[in-house]
Amino acid sequence: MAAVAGPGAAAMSDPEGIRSLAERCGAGERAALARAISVVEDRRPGFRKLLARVAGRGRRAHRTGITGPPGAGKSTLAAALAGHWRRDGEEVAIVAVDPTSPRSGGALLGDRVRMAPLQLDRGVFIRSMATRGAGGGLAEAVHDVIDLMEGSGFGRILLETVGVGQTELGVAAAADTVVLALTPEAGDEVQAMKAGLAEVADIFVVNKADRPGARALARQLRDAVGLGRRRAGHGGDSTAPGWVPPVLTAVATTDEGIDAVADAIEEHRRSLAGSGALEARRITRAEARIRAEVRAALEAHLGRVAGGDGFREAARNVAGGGATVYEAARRLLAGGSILSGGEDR
Ligand SMILES: Nc1nc2c(ncn2[C@@H]2O[C@H](COP(=O)(O)OP(=O)(O)OP(=O)(O)O)[C@@H](O)[C@H]2O)c(=O)[nH]1
Ligand SMILES: [Mg+2]
Repeated sequence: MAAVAGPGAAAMSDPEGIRSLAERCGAGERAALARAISVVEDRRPGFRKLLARVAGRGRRAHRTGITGPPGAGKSTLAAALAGHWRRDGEEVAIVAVDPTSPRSGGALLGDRVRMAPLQLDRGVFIRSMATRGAGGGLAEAVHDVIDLMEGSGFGRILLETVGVGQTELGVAAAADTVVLALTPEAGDEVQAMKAGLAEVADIFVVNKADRPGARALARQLRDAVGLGRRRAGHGGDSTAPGWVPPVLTAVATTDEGIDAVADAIEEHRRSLAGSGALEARRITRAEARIRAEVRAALEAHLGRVAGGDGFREAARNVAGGGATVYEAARRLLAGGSILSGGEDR
């Protein structure tokens, strides 16, 4: 566990502190949610209890992932979509994940400007996450943060992640609907990705359609989508059956085409829910997270029972004829409970 400085850190480890923080989140207190996210992000003591109290309460949120190459307009699109949903009276939480850039005071620098108008709106909550030193596991933390947002009453969650390669897929897996944002300059990338495209995205948005080449890219994408679907056959159990990823064009800076993007997201959501694929996605997601947590617990256990000189000492004993390899291994395995280490596992 990383050392935690700052006010409130000690209070967070006591159950009362966690309980009241959870209650305040549930009551829609934004400052409490911001604090809860920090507790979870930093894996501070009590974070699992906090999640147990906040996550899974209230109605389920729809999770939209926006991914795409750097500078494609993901943040601008996210802001435009948030604006759209706000006009419908929905509350929107945005989490921007950037595995590469350092952050400053909770917001990625550029997004301060991009999302400035939204910052004043109580119905919008924005959080940036970047790779931290301790803990690693950014993808796990992203899932947890989204759960907190959902448990705090947000019906719409937008997850922005950079990239179109393998790196971002772990985080994109946190979404129910994946929007892939590309720009007219992306022609070469599309050539390179081609058949894999249909599996990554549920909806394509050719953003910056005010620039030349947008229509040509959209055409190219529609071809690639068709090709990918023929190769992949008819999606897995977590794809809405019969869903053909639409290719839309937009100018996120002027809201042009944003209504159509929002409509497509809604249609995809309905299609997922209607076919049972939404539940399948949730189950797949939960299983991956449980496996990761169990694996982490096993590794931590191994570190406790056999950390330091544990293996060495057992080996000396075996070498000296004091035990067989099997007896030594069993002794190490039996040394304490797997559940004994984490304060609140
Ligand atoms: N011309 C034009 N510019 C756009 C459009 N959408 C976004 N931009 C601009 O493109 C730049 C990048 O936009 P962002 O929304 O920050 O892109 P991003 O994909 O979030 O970028 P990263 O998070 O850094 O990867 C900004 O200067 C935007 O104003 C558009 O539709 N047309
Ligand atoms: Mg961005």
